[in-house]
Amino acid sequence: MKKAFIFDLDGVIVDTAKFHYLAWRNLAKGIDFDFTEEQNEQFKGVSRVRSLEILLDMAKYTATQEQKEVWLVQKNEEYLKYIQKMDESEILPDVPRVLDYLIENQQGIALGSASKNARPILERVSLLDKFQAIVDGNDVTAAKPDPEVFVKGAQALKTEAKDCIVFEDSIAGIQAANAAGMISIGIGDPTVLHEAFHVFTNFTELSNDFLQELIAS
Ligand code: B16
Ligand code: MG
Repeated sequence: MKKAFIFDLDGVIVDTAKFHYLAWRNLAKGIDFDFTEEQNEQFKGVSRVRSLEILLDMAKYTATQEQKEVWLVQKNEEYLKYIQKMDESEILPDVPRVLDYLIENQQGIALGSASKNARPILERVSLLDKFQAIVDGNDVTAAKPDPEVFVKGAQALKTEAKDCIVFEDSIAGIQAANAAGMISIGIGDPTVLHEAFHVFTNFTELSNDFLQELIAS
Protein backbone atom coordinates (compact mmCIF):
# COMPACT_ATOMS: atom_id res chain seq x y z
CA MET A 1 0.00 0.00 0.00
CA LYS A 2 1.35 3.43 -0.86
CA LYS A 3 1.30 5.94 1.98
CA ALA A 4 2.58 9.51 2.27
CA PHE A 5 5.08 10.26 5.02
CA ILE A 6 5.30 13.97 5.82
CA PHE A 7 8.28 15.17 7.84
CA ASP A 8 8.59 18.36 9.83
CA LEU A 9 12.11 19.83 9.48
CA ASP A 10 13.34 21.56 12.61
CA GLY A 11 13.48 19.08 15.50
CA VAL A 12 12.70 16.08 13.31
CA ILE A 13 15.34 16.04 10.57
CA VAL A 14 17.84 18.55 11.98
CA ASP A 15 18.20 20.47 15.23
CA THR A 16 18.12 24.05 14.02
CA ALA A 17 16.36 25.26 17.21
CA LYS A 18 19.81 26.03 18.67
CA PHE A 19 20.55 28.41 15.78
CA HIS A 20 17.13 30.07 16.01
CA TYR A 21 17.84 30.51 19.73
CA LEU A 22 21.20 32.21 19.19
CA ALA A 23 19.70 34.65 16.69
CA TRP A 24 16.63 35.46 18.83
CA ARG A 25 18.82 35.85 21.93
CA ASN A 26 20.98 38.37 20.13
CA LEU A 27 17.93 40.35 19.08
CA ALA A 28 16.56 40.20 22.66
CA LYS A 29 19.85 41.53 24.02
CA GLY A 30 19.28 44.68 21.98
CA ILE A 31 16.14 45.41 24.00
CA ASP A 32 17.76 44.37 27.32
CA PHE A 33 15.84 41.14 27.54
CA ASP A 34 17.53 37.96 28.74
CA PHE A 35 15.98 35.32 26.46
CA THR A 36 16.50 31.80 27.84
CA GLU A 37 16.78 28.44 26.11
CA GLU A 38 13.72 27.30 28.03
CA GLN A 39 11.69 30.18 26.59
CA ASN A 40 12.95 29.21 23.13
CA GLU A 41 10.98 25.94 23.49
CA GLN A 42 7.80 27.95 22.88
CA PHE A 43 9.11 28.95 19.44
CA LYS A 44 9.28 25.42 18.06
CA GLY A 45 7.03 24.98 15.04
CA VAL A 46 5.95 28.63 15.32
CA SER A 47 6.38 31.02 12.36
CA ARG A 48 9.07 33.70 12.35
CA VAL A 49 6.56 36.57 12.60
CA ARG A 50 4.66 34.93 15.47
CA SER A 51 7.96 34.12 17.24
CA LEU A 52 8.87 37.82 17.26
CA GLU A 53 5.45 38.72 18.67
CA ILE A 54 5.88 36.17 21.48
CA LEU A 55 9.39 37.49 22.21
CA LEU A 56 8.17 41.09 22.44
CA ASP A 57 5.31 39.99 24.72
CA MET A 58 7.81 38.20 26.97
CA ALA A 59 9.97 41.33 27.08
CA LYS A 60 6.87 43.53 27.52
CA TYR A 61 8.21 45.66 24.66
CA THR A 62 6.05 47.60 22.23
CA ALA A 63 7.56 48.08 18.78
CA THR A 64 6.39 49.74 15.57
CA GLN A 65 5.62 47.62 12.52
CA GLU A 66 8.63 49.17 10.80
CA GLN A 67 10.94 48.16 13.64
CA LYS A 68 9.51 44.63 13.67
CA GLU A 69 10.22 44.25 9.97
CA VAL A 70 13.83 45.39 10.43
CA TRP A 71 14.29 42.88 13.26
CA LEU A 72 12.76 40.03 11.24
CA VAL A 73 15.29 40.63 8.45
CA GLN A 74 18.20 40.94 10.92
CA LYS A 75 17.21 37.79 12.78
CA ASN A 76 17.00 35.81 9.56
CA GLU A 77 20.33 37.13 8.29
CA GLU A 78 22.04 35.96 11.46
CA TYR A 79 20.23 32.60 11.34
CA LEU A 80 21.34 32.08 7.72
CA LYS A 81 24.98 32.53 8.77
CA TYR A 82 24.61 29.50 11.08
CA ILE A 83 22.76 27.52 8.40
CA GLN A 84 25.58 28.08 5.92
CA LYS A 85 27.92 26.21 8.25
CA MET A 86 25.67 23.13 8.47
CA ASP A 87 26.62 19.79 6.93
CA GLU A 88 25.47 16.17 7.02
CA SER A 89 26.70 15.76 10.59
CA GLU A 90 23.72 17.88 11.69
CA ILE A 91 21.18 15.26 10.55
CA LEU A 92 19.41 13.78 13.59
CA PRO A 93 20.09 10.08 14.40
CA ASP A 94 18.58 7.46 12.09
CA VAL A 95 16.79 9.95 9.83
CA PRO A 96 18.66 8.63 6.74
CA ARG A 97 17.76 5.03 7.64
CA VAL A 98 14.05 5.91 7.88
CA LEU A 99 14.07 7.93 4.64
CA ASP A 100 15.93 5.19 2.75
CA TYR A 101 13.58 2.49 4.05
CA LEU A 102 10.56 4.47 2.84
CA ILE A 103 12.20 5.08 -0.55
CA GLU A 104 13.06 1.36 -0.91
CA ASN A 105 9.41 0.62 -0.20
CA GLN A 106 8.18 3.14 -2.81
CA GLN A 107 6.42 5.37 -0.27
CA GLY A 108 5.60 9.06 -0.77
CA ILE A 109 7.86 11.46 1.14
CA ALA A 110 7.15 15.17 1.69
CA LEU A 111 8.41 17.95 3.90
CA GLY A 112 5.90 20.01 5.90
CA SER A 113 7.73 22.80 7.68
CA ALA A 114 6.93 26.28 9.00
CA SER A 115 10.39 27.43 7.96
CA LYS A 116 11.00 29.69 4.98
CA ASN A 117 14.57 28.36 4.91
CA ALA A 118 13.67 24.70 4.47
CA ARG A 119 15.21 24.23 1.00
CA PRO A 120 18.63 25.72 1.79
CA ILE A 121 18.79 23.66 4.98
CA LEU A 122 17.97 20.39 3.15
CA GLU A 123 20.56 21.30 0.53
CA ARG A 124 23.22 21.97 3.17
CA VAL A 125 22.66 18.53 4.74
CA SER A 126 22.36 16.80 1.31
CA LEU A 127 18.83 15.49 1.85
CA LEU A 128 16.91 17.56 -0.72
CA ASP A 129 16.72 14.75 -3.27
CA LYS A 130 14.99 12.40 -0.80
CA PHE A 131 11.79 14.49 -0.90
CA GLN A 132 9.22 14.29 -3.67
CA ALA A 133 7.43 17.41 -2.39
CA ILE A 134 8.38 20.33 -0.19
CA VAL A 135 5.77 22.48 1.51
CA ASP A 136 7.26 25.17 3.71
CA GLY A 137 6.63 28.60 5.20
CA ASN A 138 6.67 30.14 1.72
CA ASP A 139 3.68 28.05 0.61
CA VAL A 140 1.20 28.53 3.43
CA THR A 141 -0.97 31.35 4.72
CA ALA A 142 -1.94 29.74 8.04
CA ALA A 143 0.63 28.52 10.56
CA LYS A 144 0.51 25.26 12.55
CA PRO A 145 -1.74 24.23 14.40
CA ASP A 146 -3.69 25.01 11.22
CA PRO A 147 -3.42 21.86 9.06
CA GLU A 148 -2.70 23.77 5.80
CA VAL A 149 0.97 22.77 5.51
CA PHE A 150 0.17 19.05 5.80
CA VAL A 151 -2.97 19.23 3.64
CA LYS A 152 -0.81 20.78 0.90
CA GLY A 153 1.82 18.07 1.40
CA ALA A 154 -0.85 15.38 0.93
CA GLN A 155 -2.17 17.12 -2.19
CA ALA A 156 1.33 17.34 -3.65
CA LEU A 157 1.72 13.58 -3.19
CA LYS A 158 -1.86 12.95 -4.40
CA THR A 159 -2.63 11.03 -1.22
CA GLU A 160 -5.75 11.12 0.95
CA ALA A 161 -5.34 12.46 4.50
CA LYS A 162 -6.15 9.09 6.08
CA ASP A 163 -3.13 7.60 4.26
CA CYS A 164 -0.71 10.26 5.52
CA ILE A 165 1.67 9.87 8.44
CA VAL A 166 3.21 13.03 9.94
CA PHE A 167 6.43 13.16 11.98
CA GLU A 168 6.49 16.23 14.27
CA ASP A 169 8.38 17.53 17.30
CA SER A 170 6.04 20.38 18.28
CA ILE A 171 2.63 20.41 19.96
CA ALA A 172 1.32 22.80 17.29
CA GLY A 173 2.50 20.39 14.58
CA ILE A 174 0.85 17.36 16.21
CA GLN A 175 -2.38 19.33 16.51
CA ALA A 176 -2.10 20.34 12.84
CA ALA A 177 -1.65 16.70 11.75
CA ASN A 178 -4.57 15.56 13.92
CA ALA A 179 -6.76 18.36 12.55
CA ALA A 180 -5.90 17.19 9.02
CA GLY A 181 -7.11 13.67 9.88
CA MET A 182 -3.61 12.20 9.51
CA ILE A 183 -1.67 9.79 11.73
CA SER A 184 0.56 11.93 13.96
CA ILE A 185 3.86 10.55 15.23
CA GLY A 186 5.61 12.65 17.85
CA ILE A 187 9.40 12.76 17.89
CA GLY A 188 10.46 14.00 21.30
CA ASP A 189 9.11 14.06 24.83
CA PRO A 190 5.99 11.84 25.28
CA THR A 191 4.65 14.04 28.08
CA VAL A 192 4.78 17.11 25.83
CA LEU A 193 3.52 15.35 22.69
CA HIS A 194 0.77 13.30 24.37
CA GLU A 195 -1.81 14.29 21.74
CA ALA A 196 0.13 12.29 19.13
CA PHE A 197 -0.99 8.86 17.94
CA HIS A 198 2.47 7.47 18.82
CA VAL A 199 5.55 9.14 20.35
CA PHE A 200 9.21 8.12 19.99
CA THR A 201 12.05 9.94 21.72
CA ASN A 202 13.97 9.84 18.44
CA PHE A 203 14.08 7.85 15.19
CA THR A 204 16.51 5.34 16.67
CA GLU A 205 13.56 3.99 18.69
CA LEU A 206 11.36 3.72 15.59
CA SER A 207 12.04 0.38 13.85
CA ASN A 208 11.65 -0.63 10.22
CA ASP A 209 9.03 -3.13 11.45
CA PHE A 210 6.98 -0.24 12.80
CA LEU A 211 7.33 1.58 9.47
CA GLN A 212 6.20 -1.61 7.71
CA GLU A 213 3.11 -1.76 9.95
CA LEU A 214 2.26 1.84 9.01
CA ILE A 215 2.71 1.04 5.32
CA ALA A 216 0.53 -2.06 5.57
CA SER A 217 -2.23 -0.53 7.74
P1 B16 B 1 12.19 30.43 9.56
P2 B16 B 1 9.61 23.51 11.60
C1 B16 B 1 9.99 26.03 12.33
O1 B16 B 1 10.41 24.90 11.61
C2 B16 B 1 10.80 26.18 13.60
O2 B16 B 1 10.49 25.12 14.49
C3 B16 B 1 10.48 27.49 14.27
O3 B16 B 1 11.26 27.65 15.44
C4 B16 B 1 10.75 28.65 13.29
O4 B16 B 1 10.40 29.88 13.88
C5 B16 B 1 9.93 28.41 12.03
O5 B16 B 1 10.27 27.15 11.46
C6 B16 B 1 10.18 29.48 10.98
O6 B16 B 1 11.49 29.37 10.54
O7 B16 B 1 12.52 31.63 10.36
O8 B16 B 1 13.38 29.67 9.05
O9 B16 B 1 11.20 30.73 8.45
O10 B16 B 1 9.76 22.93 12.96
O11 B16 B 1 8.17 23.78 11.22
O12 B16 B 1 10.35 22.74 10.54
MG1 MG C 1 9.65 21.23 14.29
